[in-house]
Amino acid sequence: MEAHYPFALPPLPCGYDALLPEIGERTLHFHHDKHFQTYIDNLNKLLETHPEVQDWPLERLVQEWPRLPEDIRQGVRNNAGGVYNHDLYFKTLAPGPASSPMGPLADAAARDFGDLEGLKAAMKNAALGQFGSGWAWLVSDSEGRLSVVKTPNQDVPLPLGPLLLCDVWEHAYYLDYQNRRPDYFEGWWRKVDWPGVSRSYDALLENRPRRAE
Ligand code: MN3
Repeated sequence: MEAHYPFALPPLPCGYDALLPEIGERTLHFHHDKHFQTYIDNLNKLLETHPEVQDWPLERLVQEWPRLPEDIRQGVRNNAGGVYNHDLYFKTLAPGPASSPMGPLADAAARDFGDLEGLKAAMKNAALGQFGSGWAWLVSDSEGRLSVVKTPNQDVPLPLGPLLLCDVWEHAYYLDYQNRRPDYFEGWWRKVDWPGVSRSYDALLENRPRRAE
């Protein structure tokens, strides 16, 4: 993802048929090429008229939108969030057989959720419990402690460190699962790229602020 304006659509990290049968080609074409593109286009349009914030990185836009000029504030909140969330959503899915957390993430999942099933239950509870559109997240605090949170619309959990997110907007699953959000969750869970998510957690631990000796 570009550091700042103008943002451009990153390619889908896998083939459009790579996540079958859990996530279909039509869903990926609409979700990535149409919905994600629209968030990019809308965000660029909003920032076009405000050169003074065109050097703000995406992570700043999604956190500091309350400081933006009033005429673009809510629009940037919605659309920068949409860009940030979808970028991570597509990057954390992978073809191939189901995988599991590795290394430090596996240890942290056992510590904070009992086991992988405990983590899955917490994510599923958040995904199904989010009323209307939004996201279920696995996040880490700056000490590496894991938790599951949900956000409405396109809001983000930052400054907590996002590791994994399940899109529970209907556009993410309606073509494949209609109104069956629980079935979509199960399919999505089988496509999570745990090796990649585990590497993100490693990087987060590497970069955590060191306590003064
Ligand atoms: Mn979506």
